[in-house]
Amino acid sequence: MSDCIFCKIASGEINASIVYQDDEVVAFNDLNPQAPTHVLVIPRKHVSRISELEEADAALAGRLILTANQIVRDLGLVEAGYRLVLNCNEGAGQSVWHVHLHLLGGRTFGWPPG
Ligand code: DGP
Repeated sequence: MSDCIFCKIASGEINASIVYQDDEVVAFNDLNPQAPTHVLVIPRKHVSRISELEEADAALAGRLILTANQIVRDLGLVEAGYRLVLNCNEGAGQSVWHVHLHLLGGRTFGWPPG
Protein backbone atom coordinates (compact mmCIF):
# COMPACT_ATOMS: atom_id res chain seq x y z
CA MET A 1 0.00 0.00 0.00
CA SER A 2 1.67 3.20 -1.18
CA ASP A 3 0.20 5.46 1.53
CA CYS A 4 0.63 3.09 4.48
CA ILE A 5 3.20 4.31 7.02
CA PHE A 6 3.95 0.80 8.29
CA CYS A 7 4.47 -0.50 4.73
CA LYS A 8 6.96 2.36 4.32
CA ILE A 9 8.75 1.35 7.53
CA ALA A 10 8.83 -2.28 6.35
CA SER A 11 10.32 -1.26 3.00
CA GLY A 12 12.84 1.10 4.60
CA GLU A 13 11.33 4.17 2.98
CA ILE A 14 10.65 5.64 6.44
CA ASN A 15 13.12 5.24 9.30
CA ALA A 16 12.26 3.34 12.45
CA SER A 17 14.23 1.79 15.26
CA ILE A 18 14.08 -1.77 13.96
CA VAL A 19 14.71 -4.53 16.48
CA TYR A 20 14.10 -7.54 14.21
CA GLN A 21 13.16 -8.27 10.60
CA ASP A 22 12.94 -11.22 8.23
CA ASP A 23 11.08 -12.08 5.03
CA GLU A 24 7.68 -12.07 6.73
CA VAL A 25 7.74 -9.66 9.67
CA VAL A 26 9.35 -6.47 10.91
CA ALA A 27 9.58 -5.36 14.56
CA PHE A 28 10.39 -1.80 15.59
CA ASN A 29 10.14 0.47 18.61
CA ASP A 30 6.87 2.38 18.97
CA LEU A 31 7.16 6.13 18.40
CA ASN A 32 4.93 6.80 21.42
CA PRO A 33 5.93 4.13 23.95
CA GLN A 34 3.45 3.15 26.64
CA ALA A 35 5.97 1.07 28.59
CA PRO A 36 9.77 0.89 28.93
CA THR A 37 9.66 -1.73 26.18
CA HIS A 38 7.07 -1.05 23.47
CA VAL A 39 7.74 -2.83 20.20
CA LEU A 40 5.37 -3.19 17.24
CA VAL A 41 5.51 -6.43 15.26
CA ILE A 42 4.00 -6.17 11.79
CA PRO A 43 3.62 -8.46 8.78
CA ARG A 44 5.34 -7.21 5.63
CA LYS A 45 2.11 -8.08 3.85
CA HIS A 46 -0.38 -5.24 4.05
CA VAL A 47 -3.51 -6.27 5.96
CA SER A 48 -5.53 -3.36 7.35
CA ARG A 49 -6.89 -4.95 10.53
CA ILE A 50 -6.84 -8.28 12.28
CA SER A 51 -10.47 -8.96 11.36
CA GLU A 52 -9.29 -9.17 7.73
CA LEU A 53 -6.82 -11.98 8.37
CA GLU A 54 -7.83 -15.14 6.52
CA GLU A 55 -7.14 -18.88 6.82
CA ALA A 56 -4.21 -18.44 4.47
CA ASP A 57 -2.69 -16.00 6.99
CA ALA A 58 -2.70 -18.47 9.89
CA ALA A 59 1.04 -19.03 9.83
CA LEU A 60 1.71 -15.33 9.46
CA ALA A 61 -0.53 -14.53 12.43
CA GLY A 62 1.37 -17.08 14.49
CA ARG A 63 4.65 -15.60 13.33
CA LEU A 64 3.72 -12.24 14.89
CA ILE A 65 3.37 -13.87 18.31
CA LEU A 66 6.44 -16.07 17.98
CA THR A 67 8.51 -13.06 16.90
CA ALA A 68 7.30 -11.11 19.93
CA ASN A 69 8.17 -14.06 22.18
CA GLN A 70 11.70 -14.21 20.78
CA ILE A 71 12.20 -10.47 21.35
CA VAL A 72 10.94 -10.82 24.91
CA ARG A 73 13.34 -13.71 25.52
CA ASP A 74 16.23 -11.69 24.06
CA LEU A 75 15.38 -8.78 26.36
CA GLY A 76 15.05 -11.03 29.42
CA LEU A 77 11.48 -9.93 30.08
CA VAL A 78 9.75 -13.31 30.26
CA GLU A 79 9.84 -13.82 34.01
CA ALA A 80 8.69 -10.30 34.84
CA GLY A 81 5.74 -10.62 32.47
CA TYR A 82 4.76 -8.84 29.30
CA ARG A 83 1.64 -8.00 27.35
CA LEU A 84 0.75 -8.54 23.69
CA VAL A 85 -2.07 -6.36 22.31
CA LEU A 86 -3.89 -6.28 18.98
CA ASN A 87 -6.28 -3.35 18.59
CA CYS A 88 -8.95 -3.78 15.91
CA ASN A 89 -10.86 -0.71 14.70
CA GLU A 90 -11.32 2.72 16.27
CA GLY A 91 -13.40 1.46 19.17
CA ALA A 92 -10.45 -0.59 20.39
CA GLY A 93 -7.94 2.18 19.76
CA GLN A 94 -6.58 1.23 16.34
CA SER A 95 -5.05 4.29 14.65
CA VAL A 96 -2.72 2.79 12.02
CA TRP A 97 -4.38 0.69 9.34
CA HIS A 98 -1.81 -2.06 9.00
CA VAL A 99 -1.94 -5.03 11.37
CA HIS A 100 0.47 -4.57 14.28
CA LEU A 101 1.05 -6.50 17.48
CA HIS A 102 2.01 -4.34 20.45
CA LEU A 103 4.65 -5.93 22.68
CA LEU A 104 4.69 -4.13 26.03
CA GLY A 105 7.06 -4.88 28.87
CA GLY A 106 9.23 -3.44 31.61
CA ARG A 107 6.47 -2.40 33.98
CA THR A 108 3.44 -3.81 35.77
CA PHE A 109 0.16 -3.78 33.83
CA GLY A 110 -3.32 -3.39 35.21
CA TRP A 111 -6.42 -5.36 34.29
CA PRO A 112 -8.87 -4.71 32.79
CA PRO A 113 -7.04 -2.60 30.19
CA GLY A 114 -8.43 0.88 29.54
P1 DGP B 1 -2.73 1.52 17.40
O1 DGP B 1 -3.28 2.67 18.17
O2 DGP B 1 -3.01 0.17 18.03
O3 DGP B 1 -3.13 1.57 15.93
O4 DGP B 1 -1.15 1.69 17.46
C1 DGP B 1 -0.43 2.44 16.55
C2 DGP B 1 0.92 2.68 17.17
O5 DGP B 1 1.80 3.07 16.12
C3 DGP B 1 0.96 3.79 18.21
O6 DGP B 1 1.36 3.24 19.46
C4 DGP B 1 2.02 4.76 17.69
C5 DGP B 1 2.73 3.98 16.62
N1 DGP B 1 3.18 4.74 15.49
C6 DGP B 1 2.41 5.53 14.69
N2 DGP B 1 3.15 6.06 13.70
C7 DGP B 1 4.42 5.59 13.89
C8 DGP B 1 5.64 5.78 13.18
O7 DGP B 1 5.74 6.49 12.19
N3 DGP B 1 6.72 5.13 13.68
C9 DGP B 1 6.67 4.33 14.79
N4 DGP B 1 7.80 3.75 15.18
N5 DGP B 1 5.53 4.13 15.45
C10 DGP B 1 4.43 4.76 15.02
